[in-house]
Amino acid sequence: MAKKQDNIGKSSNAAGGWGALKSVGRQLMGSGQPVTGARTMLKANQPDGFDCPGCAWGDPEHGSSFEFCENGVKAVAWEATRARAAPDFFAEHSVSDLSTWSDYDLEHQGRLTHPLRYNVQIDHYEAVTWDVAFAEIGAALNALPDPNMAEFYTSGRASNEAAFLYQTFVRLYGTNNFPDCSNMCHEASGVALTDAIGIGKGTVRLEDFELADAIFVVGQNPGTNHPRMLADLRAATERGARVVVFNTLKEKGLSRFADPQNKLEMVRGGSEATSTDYFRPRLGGDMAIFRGMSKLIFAADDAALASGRSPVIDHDFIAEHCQGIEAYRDIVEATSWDAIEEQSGLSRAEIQAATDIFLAAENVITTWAMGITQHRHSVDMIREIANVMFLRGQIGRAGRGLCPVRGHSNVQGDRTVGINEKAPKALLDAMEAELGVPLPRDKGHNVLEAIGAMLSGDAKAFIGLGGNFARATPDSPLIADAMKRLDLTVNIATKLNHGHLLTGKQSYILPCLGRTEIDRNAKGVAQIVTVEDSMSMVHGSGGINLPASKTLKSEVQIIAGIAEATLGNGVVNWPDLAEDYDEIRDMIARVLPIFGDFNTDVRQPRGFRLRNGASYREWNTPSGRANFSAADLPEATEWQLAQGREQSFVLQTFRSHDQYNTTIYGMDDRYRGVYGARDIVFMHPDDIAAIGAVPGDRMDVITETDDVIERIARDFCLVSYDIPKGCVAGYYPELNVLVPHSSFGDKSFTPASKSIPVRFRPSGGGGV
Ligand SMILES: Nc1nc2c(c(=O)[nH]1)N[C@H]1C(S)=C(S)[C@@H](COP(=O)(O)OP(=O)(O)OC[C@H]3O[C@@H](n4cnc5c(=O)[nH]c(N)nc54)[C@H](O)[C@@H]3O)O[C@H]1N2
Ligand SMILES: Nc1nc2c(c(=O)[nH]1)N[C@H]1C(S)=C(S)[C@@H](COP(=O)(O)OP(=O)(O)OC[C@H]3O[C@@H](n4cnc5c(=O)[nH]c(N)nc54)[C@H](O)[C@@H]3O)O[C@H]1N2
Ligand SMILES: [Mo]
Repeated sequence: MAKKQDNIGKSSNAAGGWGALKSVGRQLMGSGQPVTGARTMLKANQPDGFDCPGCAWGDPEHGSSFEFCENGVKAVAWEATRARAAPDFFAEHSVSDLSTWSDYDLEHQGRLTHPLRYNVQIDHYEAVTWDVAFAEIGAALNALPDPNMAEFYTSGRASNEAAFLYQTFVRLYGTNNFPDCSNMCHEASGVALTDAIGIGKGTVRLEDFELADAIFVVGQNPGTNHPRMLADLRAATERGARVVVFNTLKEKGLSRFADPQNKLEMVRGGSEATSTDYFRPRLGGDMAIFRGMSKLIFAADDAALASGRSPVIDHDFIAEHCQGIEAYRDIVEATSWDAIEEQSGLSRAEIQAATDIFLAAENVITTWAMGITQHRHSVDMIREIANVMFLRGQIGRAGRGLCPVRGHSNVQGDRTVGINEKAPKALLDAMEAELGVPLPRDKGHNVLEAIGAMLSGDAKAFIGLGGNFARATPDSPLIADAMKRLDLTVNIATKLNHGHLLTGKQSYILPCLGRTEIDRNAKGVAQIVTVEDSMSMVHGSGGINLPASKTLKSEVQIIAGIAEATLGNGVVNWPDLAEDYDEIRDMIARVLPIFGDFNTDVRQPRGFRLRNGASYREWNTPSGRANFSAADLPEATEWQLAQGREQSFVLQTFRSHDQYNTTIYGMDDRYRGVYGARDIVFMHPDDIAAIGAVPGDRMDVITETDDVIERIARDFCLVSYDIPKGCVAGYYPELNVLVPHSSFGDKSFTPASKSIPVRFRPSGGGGV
C-alpha cells in the first residue's frame, strides 16, 4: 500500500515554514519552468501583476509586500506548466480511454492548446477552427426549441469582464439559467446576509483585521485554503488579540504558522500561534454554539442592568439599527442548554469561555467558510452568527464585522456583475435600459435545478465557463450519465478534466488563456481584467507570461465569438467589446453605478472598494434595518439522527492540502500527516473499534438515505484521527458519489456536503 501515516493528529510542526518552501520549490520545478515560475510569483497580487487565482483572500490596500503562499504557487505553477494536451494527444487517446483516467492524470497532461470537437464516429476529440466551432455552437443553440433548455454554468475564476459579457449574452439569448459554483459554496452566506444586513457580502476590509481584539474563525481551514489569511491571524495573536477557532478538527494551520516570508523566523525555526483558543464542535453544531453565546449574553446583560452596572448588550445600536430583537430573545430563552450542548458537542463551560472572549473584546470579526455553508441549516446558522454580532453592535465600525471568506478568486465578483439565476430587478431593469431590448424575467436554474433538468431530460445543452461541473456536484455518477444524454456540451477551459469527457451529441472544448498569461488584442494591446475579493476590493489583473499556445483565445473573446455566432451584432457589437475590455468596463459601470469611474479607478495601484452599505451601518433591507432572525435550532442535526441508528456516522467532505477543488495537485495532505493517498476516511479510534475494524482496514462507505439510489464509495482506508465521535471526514471530489442531490440547504439549495449520513461495511461486501 503506497501510503504513509505520520504524525496524524499531532501538530508538533508549524504550518508554513520550510515544509511550505520545499513544496513551493517542488511545484515550480515540477511546472518545468522554475525561472518563469519564480518571476511569475513575484508578480502575484502586486499592483502591476495578476490576481492570484488561488483564493479570494484580500490584498493589502497599501504597501507592496511580496504576497504569495504555498498554495498560490501551486495554482500558478499548475497554469504555467510546460506540458501540453495538444491535438496529437487526443488523436492517440479515445474519449472512452481517457474516461478511465484519474482527475490527476488528466490535468497533468497540461494545457489545452486548440479548440476541439468531438467526433462521435471514432470517439475522439479532433482539432477544429475557432470559426467552425463558434458557428456550430451558435447553430445548435439556435436550434433548441426553448432557450431555457440550455444551462450556462460559471466557475468562480472568470473575470468580471468575462462574466458580465457572458450574462449579457445568455440573457439576450433568452434564459436566466445560471447554475454557478457559488450555489455549491457561499450561497447560504449570500442569502443569509442579504436578509440580515441588506448585502450578501462580508462587511470588513483587510485593515480591520489589524484592529480586531477578537477574531472568530468558524468552519474554515485557512492553512490550506486561504494561507495568506494565516499571516493576518498570526499578526493578531502577536499583538495580543484573541483568535478563537470553532472547527471539528484540530487543523494545523490554525495552531502555529512559520511565515515563509520572514527570513529570521525561518532561520530560527520559530513559529507563532495563529489561534489562542480552539473549540471542537460536532458537525453542524455551530448554530447551537452561537445560540448558547446568546443565552449567556442576555443573562449577563440582565444581571448587569439589575445591579446598576453598564449594559452588556449594545442597546443603542439595536434601538437605532435593528429589528426583531424581541422575537429573537424569546426563541433564545426557549432553547434549552441540553439541546445546545448535545448539538454543539461543547459543554456550557466551553461556550462560556468563548462568550467571555467575545464580551471582553471591543472589536470582533467573525469569519467562516464551507464548514458553515454546506449544511442543511446553513442559512439559519449564519443568521445566528449575525444575531450574536448585532447584540454587541459588532458590525459597521473599524475592526469589527462579518467576513464570509470566499473560495474561488472571483466568485464574489461574478455574482456582482450578474451571474445570478434570480437577479435583482434593478439589475435586469438596468440591463434592459442599456441594451434597449426586453430580457427574460423568470427565475432561472441554480445548480440543483440544472441537475434536475438534466436528469429529467428537459435540459439539452450545457455550456461551462470553466469548472468541472459533473465532478463538483453531488451524485456525480448520475449527473455524468445525464450529461452524456445532452445534445450539446461546450467547455471553456485551460486544462482537460472529466467534465469534458461527458460528451453529448455535439461537444466542444474551447481552450482559453489563464490569468497569468498576456492577453493581447488584434492591435497587440495587452488587456487587463478585474476581480473582486472577499473584502469587496476590485482590482486589475494583467498576465505576464506568454500564452501556452498561439491558438488560445481569452474567455472574453470566446464568449464574444459564441455570442456573435448565436445572436449576430445587432444589439451588441461583440467583436468591439472583445477588442477593448475598457468598453466592457464602461458598460458594467453604466449598468451597475457602484463601479463609478471604473476604468480610472481600477488603474489605481490597489484598485478600489465597491460600496458596501452594511460596513457604514446602512441597511439595504426592506425594513431599512438590520434584521434579527428568530429560528429554532434544527430539531436534530445529522449527527443527532445518526445517534438514533446503529453504527451510523455523519461525514464531511473537504479539501486536502494538495488540491484545488476538483484539481488534484498531488496525493499528500501534509498538515494532516497523510502521504500518498486520497482514498481514506478520518475516524475516531473508538468509532473504528465500534464497527469492528482496525486502522488501515478498507471499507465501503454507504450513504444512508431512504431514496432508491445506491450511493457507495468503495474500498476506502480507515485512518485513526482526532475527530469528534460520530463524525467522519474524507476528500471531495472522490466522495461526491455519496452526496445526495436531494439533501441541500434550506433557502440556499447548497448540497449538504458537510453532513452526509453514512455507514460502513468491509470492502468487497455483498448487497447493501
Ligand atoms: N489550496 C486551495 N485553496 C482553495 C481551494 C482549494 O481547493 N485548494 N478551494 C477554494 C474554494 S472554492 C473554497 S469555497 C474555499 C474553501 O475553504 P474551506 O471552507 O476552508 O474548505 P474545506 O476544505 O471544505 O474545509 C472546511 C473546514 O471546516 C471544518 N468543518 C467542517 N464542518 C464543520 C462544522 O460543522 N463546524 C465547524 N466548526 N467546522 C467544520 C473542516 O474541519 C475544515 O477545516 O477555499 C478556496 N481556496
Ligand atoms: N462534496 C463536496 N463537493 C463540493 C465541495 C465540497 O466541499 N464538498 N465544494 C464546492 C465548492 S465550494 C465549489 S466552489 C465547487 C467548485 O466547482 P468548480 O468551480 O466547477 O470546480 P473547479 O475544480 O474549481 O474547476 C476546475 C477546472 O476549471 C478549469 N479552469 C481552471 N482555471 C481556469 C480559467 O482560468 N478559465 C477557465 N475557463 N477554466 C479554468 C480547469 O479546466 C479545471 O479543470 O465544488 C463544490 N463541490
Ligand atoms: Mo467554493
